[in-house]
Amino acid sequence: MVKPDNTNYETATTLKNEYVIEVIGTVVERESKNKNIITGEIEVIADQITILNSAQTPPIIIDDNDNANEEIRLKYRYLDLRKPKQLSYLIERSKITQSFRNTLLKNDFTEIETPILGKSTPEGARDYLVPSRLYSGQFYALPQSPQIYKQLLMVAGLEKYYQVAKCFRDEDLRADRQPEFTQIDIEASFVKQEDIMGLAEEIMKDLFTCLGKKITLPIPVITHQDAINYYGSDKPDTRFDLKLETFNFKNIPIYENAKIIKGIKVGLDQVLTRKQIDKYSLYLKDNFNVVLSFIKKENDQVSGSVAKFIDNCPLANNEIIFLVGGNVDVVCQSLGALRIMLANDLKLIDHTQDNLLWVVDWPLLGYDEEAKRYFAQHHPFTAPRCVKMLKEKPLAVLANAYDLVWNGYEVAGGSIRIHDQQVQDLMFKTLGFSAEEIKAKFGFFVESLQYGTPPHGGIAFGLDRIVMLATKTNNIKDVIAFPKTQSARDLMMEAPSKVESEQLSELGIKIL
Ligand code: AMO
Repeated sequence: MVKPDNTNYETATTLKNEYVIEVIGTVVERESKNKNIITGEIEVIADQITILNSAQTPPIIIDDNDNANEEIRLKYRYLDLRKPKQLSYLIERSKITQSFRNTLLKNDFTEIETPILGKSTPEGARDYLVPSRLYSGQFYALPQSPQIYKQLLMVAGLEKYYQVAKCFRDEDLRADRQPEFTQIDIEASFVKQEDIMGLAEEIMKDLFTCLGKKITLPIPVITHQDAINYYGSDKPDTRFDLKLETFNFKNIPIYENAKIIKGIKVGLDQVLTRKQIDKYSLYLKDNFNVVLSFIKKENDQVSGSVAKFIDNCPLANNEIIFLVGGNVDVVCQSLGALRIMLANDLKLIDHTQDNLLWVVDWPLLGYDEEAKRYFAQHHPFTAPRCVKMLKEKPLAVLANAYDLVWNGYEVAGGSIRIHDQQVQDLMFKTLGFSAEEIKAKFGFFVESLQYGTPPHGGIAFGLDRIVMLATKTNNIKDVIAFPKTQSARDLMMEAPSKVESEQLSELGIKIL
């Protein structure tokens, strides 16, 4: 407050939002208190006011309730970050990172940085490439993860490694994905799956303590097969039940050639309109190319699109089942998506709850029908449970791999690695790499395994996703200081951008 007889009164009347000022005065108790703000019980009677810097009217309102569109907020990210809530996400991120570090240091892990300019490694996404000036026509790749480096540190004899690692993946972006993101990357020698899972649980317990919450250990475990079978997802949200059931209906014409028919049963006391059901059908048709049908029972009357083909209706009164038939993968995936839509529409999710789940016993490989070849479900360095079976029946081999899921988001993934050179060679060959390709792409790595490599394994936590879930914002961009848009642009710096033609010619690059 500035009293009218103060010499600075004139200056005070010129002050506007976002001005930076210095005030010297006396703190006094306020007569009319405002309990809604932290400083609402006091005020400063100013003796002296100095304007340190003036400010233009900002293009967004600096207030948590501002609802400017995301584009303008990202363009002026430094102003958006002035909003207390936005800044609090970054402060929370720092605390969470510190909590990871504390648990890892307590367990004698050593923090080591690995290169950003490296060689392409196969984590499943497209690489970001960096052209070399000194070696025209050659490229570095930015790491999709430090996977190979951390394994090489185990070869080098470091027993316990971790890193807060920047990773880069040129892949389709979603609300929980960014092209550059941060992992808490961990690797250790002479460990088994239980050791890494135990460490991860200690990390999560300490992290929840740091968030002022509690979790119960051990974290429940589900096999990959059960996750798909009952929840239609390899990262099930188990805050609500709604399990998928398998039905043995033989006479439904639209599912005549179906390998399997599965469904989700819902009580009709929860209102589902015809419009909602049509929305589900359309979504499943567009995204999975499957036909959704249903049967329902009300007042002992069975009705619905396929009711007349079903003899023994498995419903009680006031129930509806949504059905999909087809091959196993598409049936499970489509019903998994329907399960989430139903949970949201029927408000089955308790958003105050935090639900953690391990998904284990992953298949080592999948098969890409289009490319006609196997692909690694995790990455090609994951150890098979049975080497003999890898030669005979690759798709039946399980892996020592584990994912940690939090409220339906994959927040960490890891595995026990192959440490035997011949097994690694076999794995690459199973994935369809020729001997020449193995040598060119991973020669240095396969060679390293010849010099006495300890058994080892690890895990990587997605820090951004973890902070997103801890702060209960549903947007990964909120927890990254300077995030990219959904189409991988930095709207503030305007990157990517054109470069000078001299820079291109130095690199021996011509734009087509
Ligand atoms: P993975 O690929 O499962 O494993 O990644 C580990 C974790 O990183 C997070 N994550 C992402 N977060 C934001 N944006 C993305 N684009 C993105 N991609 C992944 C997820 C995921 O669980 N080298 C292995 C780890 C290992 O085997 O030790 C790896 O990178 O939370």
